[in-house]
Formats: sequence, structure tokens, C-alpha cells
Amino acid sequence: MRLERMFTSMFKRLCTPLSVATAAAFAALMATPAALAAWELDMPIGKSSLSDEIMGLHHLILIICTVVCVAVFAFAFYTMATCRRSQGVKAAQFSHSTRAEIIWTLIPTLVLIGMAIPSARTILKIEDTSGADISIKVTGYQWKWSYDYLDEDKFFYSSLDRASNAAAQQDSGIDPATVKNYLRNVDNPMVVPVNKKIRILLTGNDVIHSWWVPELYVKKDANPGFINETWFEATETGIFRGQCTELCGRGHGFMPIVVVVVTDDEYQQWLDGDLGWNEEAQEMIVTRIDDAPADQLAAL
Ligand SMILES: [Cu+2]
Repeated sequence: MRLERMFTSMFKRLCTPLSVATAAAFAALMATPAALAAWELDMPIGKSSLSDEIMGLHHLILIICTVVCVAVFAFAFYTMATCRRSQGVKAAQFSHSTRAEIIWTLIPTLVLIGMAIPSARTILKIEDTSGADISIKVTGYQWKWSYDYLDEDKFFYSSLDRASNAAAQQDSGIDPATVKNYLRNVDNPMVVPVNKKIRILLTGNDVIHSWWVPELYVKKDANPGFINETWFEATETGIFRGQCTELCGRGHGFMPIVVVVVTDDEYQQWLDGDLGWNEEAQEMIVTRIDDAPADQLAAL
């Protein structure tokens, strides 16, 4: 009993300053709204042919994990509260129970199988790059990307846009908040047609990078000496932004990704160079790109 009292008083002594510190930290956090990110907890609404399925799988697994977690903790707290010596409960004396072992092996196994079947079904679709309409080799460099359209005579580098680059310089005097899509714009975006299966062949030129476009639900490492494959099929025209997600050195945060999804006609025009895809036009595009629906690109 003395030991119990000692622990209780220690717990109380620890808890009071801890709860005060937690409350103070929380109050400080709430008092600085500028430092808070958007309260977006879920995955973004996808714009690719597989995004609904991946999102559904994510929700299914999340629900299963939540139910398991709540059930296990509820049972644990219930037993802690009721099965105590102080409640007059006597400990059972058996040392082995085949029935208990079968139950606590069988239930998790069934839960895991229940998660494995839909996961495997979706993963197989994600990995199936066959029957692609367009293949693009994407190479990561410190710190930019290159896009090589394997069936076309098209190769270019895609680097951070000029406005972001200027503002990012030390002592530039430019407030990044004034730069539209700061660190999320490029000089040469990847252009692909809508509703076409785009196979991406990924590699790295120097270190490991990772090509991630959240709304298109693609994310894959670009390893030097290896080719990784992935694919997406955008279901809407528009501008989709992404980032390198493998810490690749000093300029890791300065190699964004922009994918412009256009109609078939616009894509053909872009391939033919009819969109005036020269430096000036590109600058216009990257500055207007957010306001302009993709079908206006042809007018540039
Ligand atoms: Cu990188």
C-alpha cells in the first residue's frame, strides 16, 4: 500500500506541471494562426483513374485499424478497471489455454486477410503499366527533373521557375508570400493528354529522388542505376503540382513538379510546337497557369 501511495503522489506531482505545460503550449499554438497549416487531414481528392479506388482502400484500412484500436484499448482499460485485487478479483491459476490461443491467433489472421485481399487487388492495378499510350522517362537531378518522351522527339529539363528562384536567394529582399506558387512552379511543365495511360519510367542521375504528384496519386522513387515504373491516367484537364519527396540534398525543396493535363488536340499542338512553347510563352504559361483552364493554353 505504501508503494501504491508513493506512486500516486509521484504521478500527481508529475501530472500538474505537465498538464500546465501542455495547456500553455496548446494556447501558444492557437495564438499563432499564421504558423498553422491548413487543417487537411485526408488525402487530396484525386483526378486519376485509380484515385477513387486508392482513396477507398485508404478509408477501409483506416476504419478497420480504428475499430481494432478502439476494441483493444476498451478491453484493456475495462480489465484494468475491473479485474483488480482491490475489487476482490482473484487471479486465475491456469498457465495454458488452447481455446484462447486459437481465438487470439484466428481473429488477427482474419483481420489481416480481410485487409490483404482488397490491398493486393489495388496494388496489382497500380503496378500494371501494360498498355500505356505514352511513355515518359523521368530523371531526377540535384536539383531538377528531365522529361524524355520516348515515342516523340521531345526532351527537356524542368527547373524551379524564375520568380521562385529569385525570391529564394539569400537577401533577395523579395517576400516569398508575394510570389505565386512559391517553390511550386517550374519553367517547363510536363504536358500530357487527358484520359490516356501515361507510363512513367523513373531514374535518378545522382542521388535518390522521388516523383510525387498527390492529386494524380503517383509517388515513386527515382534511383540511380535503376528504372522504376509507375503510371497514371488523369481524368480531368488542369494543372497538378508535386514535389520531390526523397531528401536529396541542399536543393531538395527547390525541385517541384508541374504536370499540365490537356486535351488530345492541345497535346498534339504542344508536340508540334504550335503552342509557341518558347521561353516567353512558357513564362506566360507559368504565371497564368493557375487562372487559365487547360483549354486556354492553346490560345497562348
Ligand atoms: Cu530530389
